[in-house]
Amino acid sequence: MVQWQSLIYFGLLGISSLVHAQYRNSTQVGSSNCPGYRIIEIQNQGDSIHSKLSLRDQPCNQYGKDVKDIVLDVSYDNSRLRVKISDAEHKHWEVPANLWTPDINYRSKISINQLLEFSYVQNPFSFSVKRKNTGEVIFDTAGHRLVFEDQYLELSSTLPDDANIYGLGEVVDTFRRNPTNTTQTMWARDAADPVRENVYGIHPFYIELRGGKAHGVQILNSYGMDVFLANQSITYKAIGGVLDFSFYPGPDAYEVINQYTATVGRPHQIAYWSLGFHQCKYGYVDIDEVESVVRNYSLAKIPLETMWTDIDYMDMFKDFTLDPINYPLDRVQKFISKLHQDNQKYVVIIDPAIGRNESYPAWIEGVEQDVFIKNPDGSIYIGQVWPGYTAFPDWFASNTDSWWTTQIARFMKDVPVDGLWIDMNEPSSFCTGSCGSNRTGIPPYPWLDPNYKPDIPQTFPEPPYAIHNAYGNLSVKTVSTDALHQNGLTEYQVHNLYGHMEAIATRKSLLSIEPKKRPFVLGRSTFSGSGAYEGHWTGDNWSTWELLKYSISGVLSFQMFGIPYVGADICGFNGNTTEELCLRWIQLGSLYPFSRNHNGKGSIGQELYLWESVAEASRKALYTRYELLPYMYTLFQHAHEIGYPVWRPLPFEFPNDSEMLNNDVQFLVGPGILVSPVLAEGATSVDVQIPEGKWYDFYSWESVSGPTKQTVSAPLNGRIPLHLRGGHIITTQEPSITLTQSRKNPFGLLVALDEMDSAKGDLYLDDGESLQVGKEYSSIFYRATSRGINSNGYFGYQSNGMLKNITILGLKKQPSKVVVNGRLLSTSQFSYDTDKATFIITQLNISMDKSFNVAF
Ligand SMILES: *[C@@H]1O[C@H](CO)[C@@H](O)[C@H](O)[C@H]1NC(C)=O
Ligand SMILES: *[C@@H]1O[C@H](CO)[C@@H](O)[C@H](O)[C@H]1NC(C)=O
Ligand SMILES: *[C@@H]1O[C@H](CO)[C@@H](O)[C@H](O)[C@H]1NC(C)=O
Ligand SMILES: *[C@@H]1O[C@H](CO)[C@@H](O)[C@H](O)[C@H]1NC(C)=O
Ligand SMILES: *[C@@H]1O[C@H](CO)[C@@H](O)[C@H](O)[C@H]1NC(C)=O
Ligand SMILES: *[C@@H]1O[C@H](CO)[C@@H](O)[C@H](O)[C@H]1NC(C)=O
Ligand SMILES: *[C@@H]1O[C@H](CO)[C@@H](O)[C@H](O)[C@H]1NC(C)=O
Ligand SMILES: *[C@@H]1O[C@H](CO)[C@@H](O)[C@H](O)[C@H]1NC(C)=O
Ligand SMILES: *[C@@H]1O[C@H](CO)[C@@H](O)[C@H](O)[C@H]1NC(C)=O
Ligand SMILES: *[C@@H]1O[C@H](CO)[C@@H](O)[C@H](O)[C@H]1NC(C)=O
Ligand SMILES: *[C@@H]1O[C@H](CO)[C@@H](O)[C@H](O)[C@H]1NC(C)=O
Ligand SMILES: CC(=O)N[C@H]1CO[C@H](CO)[C@@H](O)[C@@H]1O
Repeated sequence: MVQWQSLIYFGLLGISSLVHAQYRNSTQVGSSNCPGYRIIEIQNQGDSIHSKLSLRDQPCNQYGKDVKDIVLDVSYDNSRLRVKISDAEHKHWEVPANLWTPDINYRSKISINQLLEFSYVQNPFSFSVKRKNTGEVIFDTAGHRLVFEDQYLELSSTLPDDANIYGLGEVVDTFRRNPTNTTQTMWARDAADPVRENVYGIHPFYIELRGGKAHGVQILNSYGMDVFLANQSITYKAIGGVLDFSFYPGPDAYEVINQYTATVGRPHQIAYWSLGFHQCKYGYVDIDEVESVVRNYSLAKIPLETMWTDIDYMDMFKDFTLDPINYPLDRVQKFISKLHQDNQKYVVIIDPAIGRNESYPAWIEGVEQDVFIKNPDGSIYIGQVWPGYTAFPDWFASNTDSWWTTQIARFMKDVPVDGLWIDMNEPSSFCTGSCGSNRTGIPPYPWLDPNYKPDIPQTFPEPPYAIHNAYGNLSVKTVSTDALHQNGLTEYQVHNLYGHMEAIATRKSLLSIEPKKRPFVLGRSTFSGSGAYEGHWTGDNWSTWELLKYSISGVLSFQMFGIPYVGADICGFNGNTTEELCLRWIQLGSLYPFSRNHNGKGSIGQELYLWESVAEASRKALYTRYELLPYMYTLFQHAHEIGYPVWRPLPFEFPNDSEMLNNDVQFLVGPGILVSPVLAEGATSVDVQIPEGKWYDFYSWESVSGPTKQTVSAPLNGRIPLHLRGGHIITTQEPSITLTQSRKNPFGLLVALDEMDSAKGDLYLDDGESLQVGKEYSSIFYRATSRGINSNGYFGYQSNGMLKNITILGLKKQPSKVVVNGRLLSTSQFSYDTDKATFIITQLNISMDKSFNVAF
């Protein structure tokens, strides 16, 4: 059956490419009937261009009215070439710059104007961007008409055949996007994991790999938008705003991400504890059940760093309240202090929507302080979310941030949670329009009443060009497009920024409560640059094998978007998981940058201790994660400083290997660990593609030279296949059940020598929680050869850690002696395995807080 489907699918593709081939020369992509523009005046100032353009001919008024006069601004800054096309009168709204925290200290090694060249054609206007050194054109709008109307902007650029495009999210899809048939719609939407549709977040940024090199292209625009890959082109169709493009030259994918995150904001520095394992479920009926879960994790000796609760804890789902019966304040407080005593954490959900309730402080004060989104007639916009009829905070309103902080601070005084999870912030609403404005009481809950139909269908202004929003009209299941923000903006303009702005406000609130600690915020609807304020989980995924696989490309694409702290719900959210799926999911999920088991209401329990096989797999997997955390934490620090991702896609790591370009079933953690998870039901082995270079099986230390393919055994009672990459040094730490304990344990170094008998690695250490570390951090470099290993760097943080073990893989000759900092070691402290060429030095007691030298 499955094979038939794929035959049909490929058949269709075959036919369609023939059709395309026939039309290729005769069809112009996009709106060929529109006149386009010509340059009428141009001013150069150094590398900058300011130019006036005018419509060439009668307007086409394709989707509204053509704007007659537009302007082009071209400039270079430290991280990008920016090309902006806007209306001459500057009436079109632009995303305000204060929603970003660019890295102003970033300097490209070679300045961007030495790398990228902008050129234009005057009439009809088109522009191209090329690499200065090779002349390679990376973006070219020639042959495509620019359309600039009040509610419709269109621009296309030609792509190579079979282009290697990654990004354009958020989406559930393969990591490499289909270059011949992709429609990516940018309209934030609450939808549980449809494949290739618009979902929660908005990231109109892509990286293209060409001939081993990479470049990135971003458009900044908060209006609804379609981005198409088809007909050897990329086409943008936006329903308003301006065309504000940034070009990032790379020349490799990581440099592109470095340049991109320098522009939109570096990933925030995470707290060490957030790398522990998290457990959540929607549907924990009371605090007893929550306590029982924590206890059962402990009894099963499965690490649990952070316990979570979904909306169940609230009083009738109102934010900042506790259910007086099932989650009484004194019990919750006792629960939290016990957790904190045991070095565990607690995170709860909040939704932006505030229940309309005259005895509820958040509502009363919100009305008083005028913080809510309005109807066009000035009354408060009332949609419907979990608490019933609700209002939506307007993050543009002048009092909203302080009102939000007051609510959070008051709640946290009673309920000292360690972080906030901001959900439903597309924003999601269960009815269309301000359905509660003229109604009272409590509406039927759609999930309780089988006869519930969405509120009386209302229609709201739809733009002439209908983007491919999978819900159809833009106002469906969210705040309607005509709703008003305080500065006169409509939801139509700023819809896609809602979650991003809530994240900014929430981080600010947490910082005002605890100014010295790194805040923990996890958000669902993100926008370009959200990584500076929050992490992300990929939403309400189903418990299916297909989504287990897609979770890899989901996590990889958020690495590109500058939100490295990301994970999918382990074991799946919606529907019922199975023992086997849950086991395979924790094996993979134990390596998600954000590792959390989360489950839907009404689904069978899936806590990791519930099946013995899963419990056993979880202990192995999570202890391995904890062992690797010094390495992973260092990767997060790099992400914070230079954007480099924590998970690395194989196509980015091996862009010259055509076999890797579509590989999104394997990935690397940092540069040094290859992960090849089991993704199929019933499978007991994995076909592993080993990239070029020397690799070592993580468990057996067997070496293998790539590129090659290997079938690696992966029985259910085994472990996830991992390979260490020759040339890398991984710092490990003996794991304990909590990270507070783990962080006191001895360290080890795992040295994987490459063919040249060398390896290097680094380690970042700090207290793991202070927002400003000042000079109290260490940045250590390790270098190894066949004759020894040494460390040096900056040692500003007193970890009191000790290095206990050094394991060297691929050492061809047996050493006869080992000298540590000039002192000869006893021969009982080292051993050599000739078959595997591994050398182990044990019972060391080397300070992690100083440089050392080990010679052999
Ligand atoms: C399409 O254009 C190419 C390049 O201009 C040309 O070589 C080719 O003959 C054209 N094909 C058709 C079908 O016109
Ligand atoms: C690609 O070309 C086909 C055939 O001309 C056309 O129907 C389709 O709309 C084009 N796709 C895009 C995204 O422009
Ligand atoms: C293009 O994608 C759409 C949506 O996924 C699909 O329905 C259609 O069949 C695809 N077309 C081709 C030619 O593959
Ligand atoms: C890919 O090939 C190019 C050109 O041969 C080379 O400059 C580049 O370093 C290679 N990239 C990698 C990651 O090997
Ligand atoms: C915890 O374990 C006990 C004993 O096996 C069991 O009765 C209880 O249902 C478990 N609680 C939860 C929430 O899984
Ligand atoms: C307002 O909140 C109180 C306390 O939770 C609740 O009893 C009441 O039903 C709520 N009213 C509405 C309209 O939701
Ligand atoms: C509420 O009712 C008033 C009076 O009928 C009407 O003018 C207004 O448009 C209604 N508001 C909404 C949001 O339906
Ligand atoms: C969608 O919007 C259009 C145009 O405003 C309207 O005619 C149509 O009835 C709307 N459809 C639904 C399902 O609301
Ligand atoms: C999950 O299992 C529960 C308990 O057996 C059952 O009530 C529920 O319908 C199942 N859910 C699905 C989506 O199959
Ligand atoms: C040191 O080696 C021993 C034995 O190989 C192992 O059990 C222990 O986990 C290692 N410790 C570290 C810190 O790597
Ligand atoms: C390691 O060295 C430190 C300082 O030299 C010493 O205090 C500690 O007791 C030693 N630990 C072991 C296990 O040898
Ligand atoms: C809608 C949804 O939840 N989709 C997510 C499912 O998982 C993939 C991979 O993690 C994500 O990319 C999707 O966003």
